[in-house]
Amino acid sequence: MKTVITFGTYDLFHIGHLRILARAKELGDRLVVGVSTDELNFSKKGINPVFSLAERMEILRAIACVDEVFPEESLELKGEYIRFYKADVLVMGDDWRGKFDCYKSLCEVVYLPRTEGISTTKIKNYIGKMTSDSL
Ligand code: C2G
Repeated sequence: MKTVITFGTYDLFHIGHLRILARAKELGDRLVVGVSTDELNFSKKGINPVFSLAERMEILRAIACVDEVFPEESLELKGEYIRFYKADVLVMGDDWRGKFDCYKSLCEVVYLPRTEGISTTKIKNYIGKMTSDSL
């Protein structure tokens, strides 16, 4: 049984999120996903996610390739999470390339290419623009 672990906020869940999860699952048998808490997200990005942690976790649990979901409380706890879930592979999008190489002593670390042209920020900007155009 090969376990893959990955982390993210997954706010306004979109096709880029789905594709990286599907590709992560292909690297093993069990996919465990750490979802940034609202507090962690605020400390990383200075804004709260649109959807709460409970909602984001509920969406992830319903994704067919996801086997287990847990709250990611801190970026610094990755080593603990890798050990706790006995992860063999850590997968991150290549926007994080190099940032988690320190975990190579615990498991394999793989950075997968992001899906081009889509992001939570783009969706927010697009909806914001459509809304202001129609005012
Ligand atoms: N992603 C992707 N393609 C996109 C957008 C996102 O492949 N177009 C990937 C990211 O690279 C990441 C995952 O989807 O691996 C989740 O993205 P975010 O929700 O933006 O995650 P982030 O806020 O970067 O949180 O501990 C690390 C963090 O919790 C990562």
